[in-house]
Amino acid sequence: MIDDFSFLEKNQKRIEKALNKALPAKDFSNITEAIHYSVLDGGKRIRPQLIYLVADSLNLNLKDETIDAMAASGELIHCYSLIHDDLPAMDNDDLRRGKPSCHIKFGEASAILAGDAIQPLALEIITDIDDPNLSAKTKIKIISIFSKACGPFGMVEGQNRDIKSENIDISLEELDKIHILKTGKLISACVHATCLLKEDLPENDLKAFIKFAECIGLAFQIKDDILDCTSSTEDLGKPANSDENLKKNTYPKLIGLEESNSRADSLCNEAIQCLKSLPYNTEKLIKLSKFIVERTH
Ligand code: GRG
Repeated sequence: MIDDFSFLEKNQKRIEKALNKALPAKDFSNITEAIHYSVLDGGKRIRPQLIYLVADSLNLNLKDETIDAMAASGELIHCYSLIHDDLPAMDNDDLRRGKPSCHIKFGEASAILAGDAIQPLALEIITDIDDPNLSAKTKIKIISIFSKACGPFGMVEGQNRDIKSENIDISLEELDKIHILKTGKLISACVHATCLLKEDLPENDLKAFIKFAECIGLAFQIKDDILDCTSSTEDLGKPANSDENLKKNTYPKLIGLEESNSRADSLCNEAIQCLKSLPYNTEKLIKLSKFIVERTH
């Protein structure tokens, strides 16, 4: 029987709507235009998918708008990081999500400002959630988790190490560390923050969800590295072989393609075992996990 992935499409429509609602009016300025351009119509929306599916499995007694706000917040932080990642001072990529990168279309200063505006917007959305079943204390915890994920001990340090390791040989352990910080922390934060919406979630269940997120976050990055050197620019919507061109350390470079694939598979299996240990319906999260390592772009 062919697996039914229609829930992914349903969530995809839901996140597009939530993002549209969360963004400032497009015609306010060139910056708001750049924000709309970079956030809407593109991307796999993996982080919102995780948020919707974890929320789904926990059967939360909250408004749909609350989950939409969480999903929009996680995706906005990601979009912010992509805009800055593409800048000349960072990876200097001209193409993102199948179209010219934000700085190519709007200029460097506008791209920096668009990214700068998106980050506080992501946190403002959480602050503004109006749901009688969500306490102010939980909202603060969620904001703290998202802030830490992108701060100096999270995504920023991952990016810093990634840039500093261009052109030099590093160990597999250091490569893991870079990606745990650069990609994994935000993915884990999306899952962790969603778990906090269930205020009586047992500690062991929270730990299993976080372990799931850590495993799938690293599997996702290994697959990203594999696709960079095996897929086309057209399929990826961003320049293929950009890692090699920037002399980046990648999993295929350090351990080879075959070993990279098998590592992604075993991390995915570990993630699925965590999900299976939980007393909730995690079927859809299991399907998303498989999609993450089997995707072709
Ligand atoms: C503090 C937010 C923040 C940023 C400053 C620029 C930077 C530091 C960090 C960059 C981190 C980064 C870009 C990580 C993501 C790497 C990655 C795997 C990107 C691709 O994600 P996908 O495949 O992209 O989910 P789509 O387009 O599908 O959303």
